[in-house]
This record gives sequence, structure tokens and C-alpha cells, in this order.
Amino acid sequence: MNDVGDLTVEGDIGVLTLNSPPVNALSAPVREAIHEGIKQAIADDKVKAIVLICDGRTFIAGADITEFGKAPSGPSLFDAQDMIENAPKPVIAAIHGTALGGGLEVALTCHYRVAVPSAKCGLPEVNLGLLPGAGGTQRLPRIVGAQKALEMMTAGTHVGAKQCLEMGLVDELAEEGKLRDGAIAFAKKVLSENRPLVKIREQNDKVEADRGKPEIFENFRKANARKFRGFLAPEYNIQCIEAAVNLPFEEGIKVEQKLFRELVTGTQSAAQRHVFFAERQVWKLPDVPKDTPIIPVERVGIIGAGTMGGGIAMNFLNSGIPVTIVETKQEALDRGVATIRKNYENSAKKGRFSMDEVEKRMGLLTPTLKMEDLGTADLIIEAVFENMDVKKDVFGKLDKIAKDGAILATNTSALNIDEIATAVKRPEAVIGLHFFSPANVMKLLEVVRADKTSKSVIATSMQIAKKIGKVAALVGVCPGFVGNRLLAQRQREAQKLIMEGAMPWDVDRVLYDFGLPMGPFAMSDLAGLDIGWNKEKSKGETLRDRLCEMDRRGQKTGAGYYDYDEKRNATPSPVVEKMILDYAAEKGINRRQISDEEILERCIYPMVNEGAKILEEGKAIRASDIDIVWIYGYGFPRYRGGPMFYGDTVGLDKVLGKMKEFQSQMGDDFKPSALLEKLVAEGKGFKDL
Ligand code: T1G
Repeated sequence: MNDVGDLTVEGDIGVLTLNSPPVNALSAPVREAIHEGIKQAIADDKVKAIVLICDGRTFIAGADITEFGKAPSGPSLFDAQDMIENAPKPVIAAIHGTALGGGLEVALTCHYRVAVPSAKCGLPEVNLGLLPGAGGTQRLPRIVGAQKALEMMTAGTHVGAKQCLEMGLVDELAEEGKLRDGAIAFAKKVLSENRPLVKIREQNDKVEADRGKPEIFENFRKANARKFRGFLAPEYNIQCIEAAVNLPFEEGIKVEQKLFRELVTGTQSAAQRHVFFAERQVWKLPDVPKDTPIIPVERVGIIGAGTMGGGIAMNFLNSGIPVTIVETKQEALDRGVATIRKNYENSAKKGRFSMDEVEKRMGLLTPTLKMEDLGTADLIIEAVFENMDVKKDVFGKLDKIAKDGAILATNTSALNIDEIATAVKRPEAVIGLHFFSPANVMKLLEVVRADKTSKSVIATSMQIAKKIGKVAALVGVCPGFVGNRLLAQRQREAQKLIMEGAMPWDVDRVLYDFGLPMGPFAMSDLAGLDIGWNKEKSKGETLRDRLCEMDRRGQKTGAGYYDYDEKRNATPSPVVEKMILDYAAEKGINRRQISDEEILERCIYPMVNEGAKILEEGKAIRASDIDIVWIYGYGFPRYRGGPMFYGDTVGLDKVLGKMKEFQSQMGDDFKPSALLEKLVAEGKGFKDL
């Protein structure tokens, strides 16, 4: 047997232990160890029952995702599973950590399952744009029924062991930390009680009970249509469960295999697997060593109790970290604190937590009008008005108040942090923590390192980001950092397109169908067209000025680029259509027919190109970080992998070709980045960087 498997015999129980860090994924060596180990145990007359257990932090956490797309080697997963299921001796899976995907599918071919209470089980393949491809779609419904299988497989839930016991997914809970002994004792019980070799594939009562009830599936599809929009995998998972209910096991497996092959060779799963690894890579900082000293953050200070300041504060209160929040006027302070309380009370009303929890979190909040009260804070985040002089004034004062070693962070979304850092004597303590609105909801945090920011401050900021449940990307100082810098490319082209021939609702439809949650014009109407608009100075120069002058400021005034009914449902506006035609005529623009394809290419390709410039300038560590920023900060569809991965999927040669074509027609807004030119010349993609 190879070195990831170890078979020991204790009395009449054979214990096959797998050990393949980090998560005992079903790589070729692990499949081989299972196949050979079970085979040996079957052949050993002393062995009456077999326990399959894993060393390390978890039971098998699924197929080895890094093997997808590579030539298969060693025994297949089905071979290993057949060895288990058809064993003439009882095989018991002993589960700790997470039995996920192929790992749970292996456990479901065992005759019994024992787990420790902290264990979790699930079939989360849908998160990788896949479905359980080793019999899980046919075995899970036979244990938990169609409805539960639908919920588990389309949400990719990790279900706790206690609930698994209630659902019949596991047969017994072992004492925490005593799994091996518990599993061996259970195996002995199976032998002494002469229990049968339970093959889940032969258990049909649950699926038969759901047969002839197509409404189960229709209702589920309807209820989740919005959530599943654009994704292929959820529907394919549903079709497999329908097959489990309506077809014999072997026929169901054929449906599963056919749909699995379609997904695993498709672009959506490739994109979602890319995101899986990108979410793990984003935390790795090549030039910040793992042993970089971390600054303990036990108290946080927030300057500004407005929408951003309040939302930022909630992240820390949610994590049990006391917050002192400062405002200049009592009224603003009271309003800010009241908003935080109202948000919590709304969550309590929705049953997310109790009113006691509301009071506990509010109890950690200290409102003050005195900046001096921030003298004990380990991390201070400034969230005041976006003006350089105001920011520098605040940082100048902070420098005199904050204790030695405190981190001085700014929530600016656009201003130059190197410039802000000139206002203090300790620029190494200055960093950007760019939260996205609403800050207590949006997962993304752009951690912006300035020229002099110390590695301790960077490492601590990334760690605190993880602690408050954010996905953080380390980026450099440049206009708009990463997220907004790419957004500016799209917004520019969107504005140009509605002048040249498209309408706002055309651009929005194309980007919505592409998978974005909302198009740029609907987004502007939601945010308000008058952000940064100055009524006194407005002279109707831009279309937006004219809309605001007509009090078409977006959803809040019932009209913007769209007209809105009382339920805020949007309809294309004939008023705006006429305004655009008039405005274009006024500017002497000959409008033309613009295809959906051109709209998409002109909105997305300049983003890819700008991402390449960001990498050239070293303002992002890797292309996949840019993908994470846009997926978590701007709703870029996961099944497209992010703008950079999408560029690779389309082919950078096509992106470059189109950029050059547009450049020749419309100028240097489309000037290709040197990196893009270089990668195409070398026949490479961002993935090769
Ligand atoms: N394959 C390869 N590598 C994996 C892996 C996997 N399945 N799971 C984790 N890793 C790596 C990961 O990249 C990281 O590497 C390290 O392990 C620690 O992971 C036929 C088709 C198990 C809950 O979807 O959800 O089975 O960054 O940082 O936070 O039906 O990893 O250190 O180099 O996430 O403690 C289905 C995926 C596969 C589960 C642990 N299984 N994994 O979380 O650690 S498809 C999954 C997870 C399948 C079959 C199908 C989590 C975890 P590195 P980590 P963690």
C-alpha cells in the first residue's frame, strides 16, 4: 500500500487510516490507498469489520480539485467505492472535520457512518460549478429525501453532525476527540448484533415517497430562480435528484455522470474553481513573511459616525471588539449611534440574534465628541468627508493623540494615501482600509498599502480583516485603487455608448444578462445621481446635470435614467430617451446602431486592460486578486471567474484585437497595456503570470 494509507488490525477490526494533508483530498494516491487498503482488509481473515478514518484536520474533503482537467491516473473513485460497498465485511466511515463532496460520497458507500459532534458533512460541488459526481446525487436523496437533498446540494451546505444523525446521514456520534475508539466500538457492535451490510443504493423508501410529486421540484426552482440566475450547476443538481426519485439507481447514475461531464468540462466550473483557489491565494503576501509581528487589536477607534463610519463600527462590534466612535457634533453622533442600534434591532426582529445580543453589541460602543478618547485604541479608522485637507487635518491631530504602535487607517475610496501619510510623523503606521457600502454587509475590504506602510501594519490589517469576516485584497495606492479604477473604465464607456446610439436600458440589459446584479445606470439611480452634484454650480453641461436639474435624481425622486412606480419598479423613460437624443444632436453626435456584443466588449475589455496596467504597476499582487475584488465588491458573476479570468476565457488575443480596433476608431481610451501586448505575443494568459 502507498504511504498515504495505513492498515492496522486491532482485534478483529481492520483500521484503514488515510493521511494526505492538507485535507485528505481524493488524489490518485488516496484513491489507491482506499482501494488497496480495503482489498487487503477483506483478504485478511482476522478482520471481521473495517473502519475507514483519516489523520490530520479532516476526513476526506472531496475530490482533489487540482486534478480536474488533468489525465486521470490510478484507480477511479468508483473503483474505490465499489471495493467498499461490495465488501463482504461491514465498513464503517469515521468522520471528523468535514466530509465533503467525494469524501461524503465515499462515506455513503460505507455500510455505516460514525462522526464526532464537531464534524460536518455536505455535497458543496455546486460552489465549484459542479454536482456530486460519485453517486452522491443518487445516494443522498435515498437517505434524506428529495427536499432536503435539494436544499443541501444547491446551497452547498456543510451540515453539523447532530443534524446528520437526525437525518440518518450518520448512524452514531462518537465522543469528541475519541473518534477512533468510538468507531471501533461501533464496528464491534455491528458484528455482535449481526447488523446487515447496508447499501444505500438499495434503499428506495424515501425516493419512492417523493415519486409522482413534480411540484417538489417546480416549487424549488421557482423559489430559487433569482438566486440561481446565470448558474448552470444548480439546475443540473436538481435534475439529478429528479432522476434519483424517478429512475432506478443505475439509470440515475447515468444521468449524474452525463451532467457531471458537461459541467466539469465547461467554462463555468473552470471559473468557479479558479475563484475557489483565488479566495485562498488572496491572503498570501509574497513580501510579508508569515512570522511578521502582529499588533494586538483589542480596541478600535472610528472617526466619523456617518453611513460608512457606522457600518465599519458594526463589523468590530459583531466580532466583540470594543469601539470608540467620534463625531464633531452631538446631533451627528446621536444619529450615527441610533442608526447602528436600528440596524441591530432590525436583525433581531428578523430572528438573526436576540435583543440581549443587541444590547451586548451596543454595550461595546462608546460614542464621544472628544478625539482624545482614542488614545487607547490599537487601530483607528478615519471615515470623514472625502477631502484631502480634512483628512490631513484629522491625521495631524491623530498623530498627537494615538498611542505608540497604533494603526492609523483611512477609509478613503479615492484620495492619495501617501499624501495623507505626510500629515503624521509615523507614516509606517498609515494604511488604507477601503470598506464598501454598506460596510457591515459588503464582504470586500481593499487593504491599501502606502509607500511607507510597515509589514506589521499590513499583516495585522489582513488578519483583522479575516477576524471581522471580510475578504481582503492587498492593493497599492493609485486613483481608485483596484475596484473603482476598473469601474471607471466601465462607467466611461457606458456614458459614451448612450451618446453614440445605445440607451441606458440597453447597456443595463446587456450587463445584467452577462451576470452583473445591476447595470451602471440602474446602479446610479439606486445610489442617487446627485452624489457630488452641486446645484448652484450646475449648468446642464452633462446629461447627469440636466437630469438632476429636472429633479430626476434617481429612485429616491421616483425618476432618474428610469421612471419608477411606487414599488420602485423601473421602466425605460421616454423623457430620458428624448433628452439623450437632443443632447447628442446638440453635441453633433451621429448616433448609430450599436450591437449588444459591442456594448459588452466596450464595457468589459477596458476593465481587463486596466487590470493589466494595475499588475504592470505592481498595484495588485496577482490577477486573481483583481477577480476577487470585483466578485466580492461589485457582484461580478462567480461563474465567469472575475474580469481577468474572463479575459483569459475569451482569449487575450481577442481582447487585444478589439482594444486595438476600438483604439483606431475611438482613440486612446482603448490603448492596450504593455502587459496585455506581451502576454498575447507570448501566447499566454493572466493565469500564466
Ligand atoms: N482539493 C484540493 N485542494 C484542496 C481541496 C480539494 N478538494 N480542499 C481544500 N484544498 C486546499 C486549499 O486550496 C488550501 O490549500 C488547503 O487545502 C486548506 O484549505 C467527485 C467532484 C475543506 C472546508 O468543495 O471547502 O468532490 O491554500 O484554506 O478554511 O463529487 O478547504 O493551503 O495551498 O480552505 O480549513 C468538493 C473544498 C470537491 C471542499 C477546509 N469539496 N474545500 O477549509 O482550509 S469536488 C469541496 C473546502 C468533488 C466529487 C466532486 C475547504 C475545507 P493552500 P482551506 P479551511
